[in-house]
Amino acid sequence: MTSLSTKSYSTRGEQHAHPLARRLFDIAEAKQSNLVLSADFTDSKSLLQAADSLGPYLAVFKTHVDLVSDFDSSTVKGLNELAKKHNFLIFEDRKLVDIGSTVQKQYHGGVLHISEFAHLVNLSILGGDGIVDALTQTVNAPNFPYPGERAFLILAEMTSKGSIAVGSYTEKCIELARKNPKSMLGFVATRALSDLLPSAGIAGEDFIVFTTGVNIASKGDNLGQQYQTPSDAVARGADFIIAGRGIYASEDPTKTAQEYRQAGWNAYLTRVGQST
Ligand code: 5BU
Repeated sequence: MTSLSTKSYSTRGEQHAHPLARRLFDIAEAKQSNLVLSADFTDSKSLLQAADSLGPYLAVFKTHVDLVSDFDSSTVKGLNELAKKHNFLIFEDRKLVDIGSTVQKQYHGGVLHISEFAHLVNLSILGGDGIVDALTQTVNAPNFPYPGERAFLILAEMTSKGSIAVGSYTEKCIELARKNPKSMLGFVATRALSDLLPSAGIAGEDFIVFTTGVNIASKGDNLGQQYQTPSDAVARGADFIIAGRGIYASEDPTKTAQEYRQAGWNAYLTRVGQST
């Protein structure tokens, strides 16, 4: 189902065919969190410190490791250790977009070693189906070292003003996800996308919606970012809410992360009809 889900995370986890989705829903239930931190730090120390101090409140830690000026194998090691310590997944917001052969090398190998630490990576289908086929092949290859532990999110919409990731582009994202449920876990989108899916969906499908641009205190920035609150995002279909500056640039990031976690969780309980 790609329409707005009113099922609990535990039910979705029990019913989901993908082991990584089951793990993600388990984490959400265990930590009572649907919060993702957008950890846009520019040095390893700050990145790892944020993962350690805010990790207890997060379901997922979202990175842009190409922002990290001293990124190396110790950053990868640190991220992996902290993901285990605090039981969160890592999502590299790399927005892979190239031809199939190139993205395979960017994802599994290369200077960023994305497959070694990122449970989830997002991609854009601007170049057509090849990227989806290529990455699906990579994670399903017999010698891939993390079977069942890696998957992708399709960038179906963007939060920035004037985004052209709309309409037939977004519909094509859904079509490709439906063809590849063993590797495409869901979407980065601002809402449930149910208007593009008037049909009931295919039996058993359950794509997960991650929503960026979440902020309690601001409506946007002066570079085109547009925000919605945690409760609005979840009410519109976000399964996981992603917040960056709203948390890490606040006066007390630990306290703010807890507030965002609570706001996201309460909105989820309301959506699934459980009391808060
Ligand atoms: P912010 O500090 O909460 O504005 O950070 C937003 C993060 O989400 C940042 O890492 C962006 O690259 C990312 N992002 C986004 O803002 N909008 C989108 O549509 C997508 C990603 Br996809």
